[in-house]
Amino acid sequence: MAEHFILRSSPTSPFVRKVRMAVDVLGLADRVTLATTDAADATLREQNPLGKYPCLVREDGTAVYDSSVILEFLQWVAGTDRLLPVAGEQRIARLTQTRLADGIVDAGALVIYEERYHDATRRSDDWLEHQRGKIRRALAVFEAAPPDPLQTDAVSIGLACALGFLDRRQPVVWRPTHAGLVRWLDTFADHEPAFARTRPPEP
Ligand SMILES: N[C@@H](CCC(=O)N[C@@H](CS)C(=O)NCC(=O)O)C(=O)O
Repeated sequence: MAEHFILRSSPTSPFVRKVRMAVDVLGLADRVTLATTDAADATLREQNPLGKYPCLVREDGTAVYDSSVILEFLQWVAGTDRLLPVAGEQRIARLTQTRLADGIVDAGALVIYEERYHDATRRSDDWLEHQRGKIRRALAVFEAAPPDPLQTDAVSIGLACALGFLDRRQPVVWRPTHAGLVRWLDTFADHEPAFARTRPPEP
């Protein structure tokens, strides 16, 4: 019988959204059950000592994390290389692009945590600018050379989830200065229904 998986998740996490989109496009929805978690969850910390989600739990109790590793695992389970080439120059180029997209979310999360956990007197404007600079430079790279919006793979999934995260949390305002990426996201969203199906609930 085909293995079933539990996805420790949160409906608002952009990294979870990557995995949920992959599950959708790979046709694995009937083999993955979502189980909500949060960073203080003791059972999550047993499954992933980092206490981070997404975390995919297998039938034997072992866990697969982080989101990029889960995408690789899921495409192997699905018996395809649709999300990422399994070897070669293209694999390295695309892997690098996936890390660039993830880095937008990582830097954005640090901006949000700084604003959430430090009041105005303790907040470091230099630190906020340092993180926002990463986001701006990564956006400039994608604006200059976006992936094919008509191809759903690990890069386009990661970029779409990162832009969706920027729209929701606003660590930077990106739309007025990135007309090409706005068009890219519209085209991708029209082409790939999994993006709308995984949209986080309104705040
Ligand atoms: N590199 C990890 C990042 C995962 C991550 O940072 N997830 C956030 C939720 S969006 C989280 O678990 N935050 C809780 C924490 O860091 O304690 C991945 O790609 O899965």
